[in-house]
Amino acid sequence: MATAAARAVAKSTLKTPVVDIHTHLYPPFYIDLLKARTEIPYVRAFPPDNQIRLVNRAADNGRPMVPHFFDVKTKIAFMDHHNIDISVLSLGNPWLDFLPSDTAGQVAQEINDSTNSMCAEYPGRLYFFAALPLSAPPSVVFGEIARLKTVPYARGIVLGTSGLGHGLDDPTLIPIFKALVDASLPIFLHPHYGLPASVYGPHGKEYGQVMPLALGFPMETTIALACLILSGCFTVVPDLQIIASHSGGTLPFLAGRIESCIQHDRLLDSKGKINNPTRKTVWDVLKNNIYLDGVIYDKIGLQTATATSGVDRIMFGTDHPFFPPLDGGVEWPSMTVNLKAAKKTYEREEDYNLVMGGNAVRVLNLR
Ligand code: 5CU
Ligand code: ZN
Repeated sequence: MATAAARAVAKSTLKTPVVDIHTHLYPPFYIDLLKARTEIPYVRAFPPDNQIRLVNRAADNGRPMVPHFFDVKTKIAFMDHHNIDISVLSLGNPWLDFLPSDTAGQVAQEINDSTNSMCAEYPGRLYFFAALPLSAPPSVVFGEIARLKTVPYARGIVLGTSGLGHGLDDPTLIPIFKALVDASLPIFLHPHYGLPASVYGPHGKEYGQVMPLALGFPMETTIALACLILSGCFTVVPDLQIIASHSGGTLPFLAGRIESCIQHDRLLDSKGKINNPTRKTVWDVLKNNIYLDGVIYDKIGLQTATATSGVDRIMFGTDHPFFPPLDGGVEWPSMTVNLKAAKKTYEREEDYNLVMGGNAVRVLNLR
């Protein structure tokens, strides 16, 4: 059931806009940075036709850097074609994770300012999750968080699972999480690193990118969220808000098992008592700290996500410009399949409207 606050927004809005909260844009200046690299991740021309492609993983010949990746007009055309009113853009992976410490701060500012300018060209249609210069000294990271409060279209930050290079249960991240809460900037959590190729077995490579994308990405997100839960981060930073990609990986499905394992592992509090009473359970975290996007491509996954977090914590997304039409057509399955899943899952109009946009409008203040 939707909370009273969610219902109030749903009722007060004449037509709830359709909002896509999982949609990437790579500013051209950022693509140039990837072109300068010789190691993965990089952007380079591939024979025989010198097509420019983004390569994010080993054993992958990448994705063609068509205008959908970098051109804001193409993004708007995609939105118009699929009746998306508002998009909350994020820089796609690998974000700024690869940058040296001394340039990350400047690059983050340029990325965030150029994305903000694109949003300003289409007032009310575009907002964005900003990139943080996580490899820079802490003062630079905190400086950018403070500056983002004055960047009109920034509505949160995009974060990978490596954090400062040591995972998301790294205690050094706690002050950054607190600063984000103070700045009212939720985290859009997204995978990039996947799992070691060895886990896919000796034949894994024969299956193209299915293993890393269908299993590696969601497991990476699940592990990152489990690390946050196990480290007690949500007790130390109780208001931390995370919007988890791909419906939280597998967290909704595995929540019961993870919670059971935590209990059986007898996590001790400082006095040696079993199950620290202040510990937030996986269920608590799912209902109070985690939003889930709807990029799960089927009713079954969406129902599970909704049952664990609540209908007021699910937000529609497409993952554009990844997963383009397979037939060279103009209907993107990442839109049509996820839309169909939402239509099948939410029989009540009120619930459907919350997921398709009402939740994003409320949580990200898209007015
Ligand atoms: O298909 C891919 O390579 C990707 C990727 O790298 N990042 C993403 O968000 N979706 C798909
Ligand atoms: Zn994505």
